[in-house]
Amino acid sequence: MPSAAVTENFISADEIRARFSSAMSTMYRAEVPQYGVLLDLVAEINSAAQQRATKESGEGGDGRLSVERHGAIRLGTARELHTIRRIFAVMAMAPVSYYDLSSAGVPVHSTAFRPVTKDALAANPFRVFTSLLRLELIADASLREEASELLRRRSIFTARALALTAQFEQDGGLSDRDANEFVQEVLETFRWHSAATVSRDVYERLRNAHRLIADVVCFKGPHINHLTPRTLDIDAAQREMPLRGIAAKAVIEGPPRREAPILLRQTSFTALEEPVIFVDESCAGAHTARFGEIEQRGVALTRKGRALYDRLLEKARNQADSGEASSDRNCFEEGFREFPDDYDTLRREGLAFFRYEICAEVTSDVEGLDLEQLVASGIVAAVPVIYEDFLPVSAAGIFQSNLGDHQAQAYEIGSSQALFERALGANVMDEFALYEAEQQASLEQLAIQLKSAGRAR
Ligand code: OOG
Ligand code: NI
Repeated sequence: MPSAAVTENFISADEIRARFSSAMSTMYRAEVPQYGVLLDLVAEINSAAQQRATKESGEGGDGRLSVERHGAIRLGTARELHTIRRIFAVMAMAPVSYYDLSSAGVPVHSTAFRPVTKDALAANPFRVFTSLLRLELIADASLREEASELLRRRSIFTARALALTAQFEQDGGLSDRDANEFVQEVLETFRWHSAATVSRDVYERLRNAHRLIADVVCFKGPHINHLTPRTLDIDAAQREMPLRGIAAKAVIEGPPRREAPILLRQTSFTALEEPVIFVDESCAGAHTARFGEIEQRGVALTRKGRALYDRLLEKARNQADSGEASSDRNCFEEGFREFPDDYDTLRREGLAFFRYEICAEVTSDVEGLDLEQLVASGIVAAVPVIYEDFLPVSAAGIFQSNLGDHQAQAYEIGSSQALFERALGANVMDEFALYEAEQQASLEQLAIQLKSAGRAR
């Protein structure tokens, strides 16, 4: 155990995460100027939307909005994934959920590192969608061997980042100064390097196998490939992007626009072409990988709600494929009519998660009232629990919008959570269990408050 004297000098993991998220945003703004345009746009839209928002909507009232963002990286080896888990742990970010993207033709599987407690999320909700390349999906054996040799040879973390991570693990925290150094050192892993580690020939052969493979294998590190601010009105952002010279993706991923937003809706602008120097050339080639994205978050769904979402999504996709609907978008919106579109029904039917809070002073006798009666009488408010995770179909759509004309072909391999977790060196957490626990904790807290209010009268 660390001594008390040392512990007092540690700064919180939430604070380290906030500093890291902010440093990352500053770096990405310098690297990809369009991200800065996007941030300004989102800030304007959010401030207009916030003036309209009510507390009941659960949006905007929590103060975290202006610092809220997620990023994404793609790693090459089990070892890299294992080490990044230790690094994110310093910032209290844990792996949540397993995403298999191979069925959508993207040769990776992924998790999201994020804070998991209500307080940590409120302090700073920064998350990183982290993918691991599945080299076994390269069909050509010699190319596969070449790629894995390139990955074996690189080390994507600085010696100091590793040392500070080990120090954190040993002491249980970092001092203010060490934390700042940690942030700067870890940032190096996410930085863009225009010098490729391969010749143009190798780059092109890997790119022909899959553009994503070249992106992961041919560089010194897993450059951050996008950073995503959260907006309260993604439709407004989508309309506004082209007016500010940003080439937006054609459709918004996720559920259609609703009165009661659920899960996650996302849109992006296409990756920019960046100059790359190959080892055998003096003049620059080009690589496209880095883009910008915007997201809007709604209420988290229960397993039952998610099953309904998945079923309606599947149905809408099948109808669009068979040309039954007048347009993709219409059939999408029509298909989702079946999904109740008000918070009260979502709650009463057990489709979404809510946090229960006392909102009025308890002056009358509440004993004997059940939860429904307490909510109906306005004594207790049911506040939507915001969805903090990702959607595999949307993620695949985002990946693909940045892979140009590449025709997505599903890999036959199937998902392999066990393999992923072995590489990670830990199990991923179950997102439903996290939301469920938050709802449950609020109910327990409520019971205590009602009891003590009853006694006080
Ligand atoms: C990750 C794409 C997934 C999201 O928001 O769904 C993602 C990537 O392109 O590496 O970030
Ligand atoms: Ni993203």
